[in-house]
Amino acid sequence: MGAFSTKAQYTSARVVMLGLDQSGKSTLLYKLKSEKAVKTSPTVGFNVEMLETPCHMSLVIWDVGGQEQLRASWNHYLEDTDALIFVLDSTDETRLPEALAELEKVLNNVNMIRVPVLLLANKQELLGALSLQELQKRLNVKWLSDRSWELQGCSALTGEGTKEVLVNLAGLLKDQGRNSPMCVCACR
Ligand SMILES: Nc1nc2c(ncn2[C@@H]2O[C@H](COP(=O)(O)OP(=O)(O)O)[C@@H](O)[C@H]2O)c(=O)[nH]1
Ligand SMILES: [Mg+2]
Repeated sequence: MGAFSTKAQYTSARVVMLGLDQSGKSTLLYKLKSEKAVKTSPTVGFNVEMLETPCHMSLVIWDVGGQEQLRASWNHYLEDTDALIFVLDSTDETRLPEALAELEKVLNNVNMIRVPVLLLANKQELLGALSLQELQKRLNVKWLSDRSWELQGCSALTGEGTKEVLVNLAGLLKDQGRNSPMCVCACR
């Protein structure tokens, strides 16, 4: 679980990033870390980075491999998670049902009750990317009730929308923290 300072601020949080393989998780992690587009290869296991939000909240972000044979390991990463990032490839309509089915499984995990979720519609810069409205229509918002959540677009490749990822995460953690009066964040 995230740490609380004596000033009752949410100072650090553990964030797990999941999504199908090729959705752009590792590209996003390294874009957030270094602002550079890093050439990725399929993640076997995980990558982990500590990042700071503009309001000085430390986020430890776990990027877990999304290939089918690795998804069984996702459950291990969900214990003590403060927030989930789920990355969707907005250009891959064919695999969208598979991605949403995996999202549903994750949200049904006992460790994920009330855990806030940031859904990222990645690859938005590409022609033919599904819009946020189109994606929202296909989402079963029932899974997302009883938690703070947000759907945002981004491009891990160009960096468009990636700054908002950290701000939105901090905001979601803050919203969730309303149930736990200890959590304060000045981001928004
Ligand atoms: N056009 C475009 N390509 C992206 C974007 N994000 C990732 N990619 C590409 O998608 C492929 C898979 O990215 P990767 O980060 O390895 O996906 P992961 O399997 O989810 O970690 C790579 O070729 C990336 O360059 C994006 O926002 N736009
Ligand atoms: Mg990867």
